[in-house]
Amino acid sequence: MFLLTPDSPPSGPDSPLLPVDQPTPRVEALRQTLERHRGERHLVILQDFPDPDALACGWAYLLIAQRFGIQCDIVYAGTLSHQENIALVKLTSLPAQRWTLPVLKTKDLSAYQGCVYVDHQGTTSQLVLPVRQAGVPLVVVVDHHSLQSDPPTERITPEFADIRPQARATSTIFTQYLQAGLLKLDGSLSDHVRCATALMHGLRSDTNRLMQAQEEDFLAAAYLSRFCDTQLLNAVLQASRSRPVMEVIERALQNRVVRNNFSIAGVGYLHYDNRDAIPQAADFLVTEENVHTAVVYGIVHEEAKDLEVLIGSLRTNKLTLDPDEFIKAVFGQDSQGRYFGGGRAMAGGFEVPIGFLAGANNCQEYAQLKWNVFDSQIKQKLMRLVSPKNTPLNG
Ligand SMILES: [Mn+2]
Repeated sequence: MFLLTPDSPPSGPDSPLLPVDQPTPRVEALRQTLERHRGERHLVILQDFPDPDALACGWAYLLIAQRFGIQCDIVYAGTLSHQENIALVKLTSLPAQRWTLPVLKTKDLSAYQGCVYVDHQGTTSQLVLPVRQAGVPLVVVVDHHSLQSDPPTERITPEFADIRPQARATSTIFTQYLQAGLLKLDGSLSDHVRCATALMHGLRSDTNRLMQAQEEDFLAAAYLSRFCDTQLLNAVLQASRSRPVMEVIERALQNRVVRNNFSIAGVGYLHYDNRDAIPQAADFLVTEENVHTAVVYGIVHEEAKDLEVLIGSLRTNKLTLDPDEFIKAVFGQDSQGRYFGGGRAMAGGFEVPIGFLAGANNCQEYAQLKWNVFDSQIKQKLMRLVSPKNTPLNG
């Protein structure tokens, strides 16, 4: 296993400034891994709610692997809930498939000789466990998140891992692979142009439209700009918000409580398919004057599966606030030592299982009571850090 940690200096052997024809050790290790798996079929697993960074990188892996005669299927178990993600997949004809657990059961997993995680490390997809149980080996992991549990409950042992918690986007890492020659992009090939456009979107969306981009992200964006279809990118970005999303934003505005420059809003229940409204509401609340950090949360439910979970998002403009540290300090760990959430630069998220209290929401009184309990517990935990000396947050 090649475990490559992010310790090389900016001008070290992996500098993106190196000429295109000189493969770095990291890229060489990936090339050798793919070479060993020539002719196989791989399952590229994305997080359940794939974002543009994940979608673009799954596609980039597929195109790179193709050069080694490896056939890939890109899959995710949840839904595409952000209008920009739906637009990205539709407008670029991005080859990702939705495999819910019942769909997975109809598939012959023995057709796959390997699986791949991009933009996650196996903690955010329902597909990971059944695929592992089917005995499909983990071949490649490329990610920029720090691990969700400490110590990690289940160590992953892929043949090749490139995990760089300091990187802003996995799209930047994949663009560096392309630039180093793993796949020479060709501006006359439609799928190369569309994938480069998707990578540009992934890179932009994980860096707050390049506002938080670092030198290597700009270098990657500069390279992609040679192939990117700006008209297509513009069409993806023009996607408009759905009515349920607007309504969640409205609830967040109405319910928000501002303390010490934190804006905190519980939005009650929302349907599973609209869960992306939560980060979008947080994006909106953080734009208010005198607010540097917004936290929005709600209970996401899907009656058909009796699935219920509290989901929250944090957005911040405060440079000294580390969302990962903040969320881990606020919510702590569950009984297995897993954190309820984490983050990256400027953004974070958390998930709290509803467990025994799930369901029975057709009884309005019960549903309201349950929401009140979770709402006050989340606020209480947040208040310990936001405003330790203040009174509880009750409106
Ligand atoms: Mn990402």
